[in-house]
Amino acid sequence: MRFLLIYPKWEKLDRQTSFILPPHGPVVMAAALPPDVDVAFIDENVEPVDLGAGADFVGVSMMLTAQVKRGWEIADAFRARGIPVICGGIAVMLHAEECQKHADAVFLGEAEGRMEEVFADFKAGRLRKVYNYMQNFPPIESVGTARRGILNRGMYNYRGVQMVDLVHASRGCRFNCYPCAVRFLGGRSFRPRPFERVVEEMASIDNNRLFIVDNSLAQDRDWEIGLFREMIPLKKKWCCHPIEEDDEVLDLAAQAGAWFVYQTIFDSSDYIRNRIRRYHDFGIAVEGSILLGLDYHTEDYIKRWMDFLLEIELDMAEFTILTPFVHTRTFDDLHKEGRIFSYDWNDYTCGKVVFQPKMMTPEKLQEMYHYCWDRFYEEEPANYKMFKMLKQVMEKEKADGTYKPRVRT
Ligand code: B12
Ligand code: SF4
Repeated sequence: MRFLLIYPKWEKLDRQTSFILPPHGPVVMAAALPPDVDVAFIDENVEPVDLGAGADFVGVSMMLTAQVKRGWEIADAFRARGIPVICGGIAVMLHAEECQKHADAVFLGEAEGRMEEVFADFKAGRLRKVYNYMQNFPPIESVGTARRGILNRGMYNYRGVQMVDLVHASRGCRFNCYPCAVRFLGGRSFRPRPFERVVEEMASIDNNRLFIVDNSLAQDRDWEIGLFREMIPLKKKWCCHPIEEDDEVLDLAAQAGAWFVYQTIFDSSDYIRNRIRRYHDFGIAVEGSILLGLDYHTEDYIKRWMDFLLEIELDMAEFTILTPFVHTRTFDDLHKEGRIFSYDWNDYTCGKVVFQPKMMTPEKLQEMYHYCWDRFYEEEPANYKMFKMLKQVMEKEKADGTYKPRVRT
């Protein structure tokens, strides 16, 4: 049975350094497929989708809201040729009802242990319109090693330099931040995978550089310590979302190969200043994630904040505009207040203003977004900062003998 799995294209932030990361949801989903399914995968971000391709069954995997409209076009094209389509992934959970109009079946939830049923139904010609496993999580032990073999892996490099492979060590998040949909998606309980499964998976990846995509590693101190201890012998180099602010944890993270963290910079407090300094003290670089457009953000506030970001010497920065994604508190508030003026999901890239800000016009917020990108990278352009971060990882690799000069093809 030929199953064609497609990951639609999505628009990157316009000022962002241009490299593409391999998708993670589809390769983890592929590991949960029954053994008799012959899967082929296309990531439209790196190669064109042939809408005339042959297949018995098509899967469309979507992570971001900004992917859904393209995903629907793809699904519609295959269905028009009589090929049944199933949609799944994070954006499908968030836009479930809309997706149903473009698919024979939508899958909501995590795929592990569920694909046997879906494919048996498909073969028997009794595919259900909705497979709803939201908040009904499979045992975390059932998460297998992702099937990275289906990726066209040579495409995921930056100017010929090997970039990261993606892996996850846990699901769920015990926090509930204002603009985030993770509570709705993965639940409020932290669900760590067994260390041995994670380490086995990391060891199996033919790449020394990883992105541990977990929501936040700072969820359980003992777990973090255990994970980093187990990872030390692997000598991998990796980036991740926040790590716990604690000497022992940071030291073990550094020993385990922490390269850089994506850290949300929510204000210009001493707390943030220290947090960045402490990562740097342990040799861990920081890419700040800065969200613009909250109700107390004035033009003056953003400009002073910008100066602070330069002062604390972030290694990289990614600026985004507050975006009211469905199933977040941001959406509930802005929608209720009648402040959202675009419900065109293609605008939901986090680089476009789609709501009326409180302290400025939408045009001014858009202008401030470009101001921040331009100001932050004025003296050292993004490509140069990126090069410095890559140099840092190469130096770490040379120091422990794991450096490989050639890009995988
Ligand atoms: C990793 C990640 C990224 C990576 C993605 C790298 C990559 N190439 O995949 C990067 C860093 C690039 C990224 C970027 C952004 N992200 Co992001 N990201 C995540 C994160 C933390 C994890 C996603 C993940 O890999 N999960 C693990 C995999 C295994 O789970 P999964 O995808 O759900 O797959 C499972 C099931 O869904 C199912 N499945 C998947 N596909 C299919 C297909 C079929 C057919 C079936 C049956 C089943 C199925 O099977 C899998 C196994 O169970 C999520 C948060 C979260 N926990 O979900 C946010 C999240 C997806 N991101 C989000 C956001 C906001 C962004 C940004 C837009 C803004 C930002 N800076 O954060 C940017 C993009 C900006 C731009 N336009 O360029 C939002 C989504 C918003 C939205 N509605 O669009 C999320 C939900 C976090 C949040 N704040 O709420 N992100
Ligand atoms: S933003 Fe990160 S830490 Fe906050 S709830 Fe979402 S996943 Fe958890």
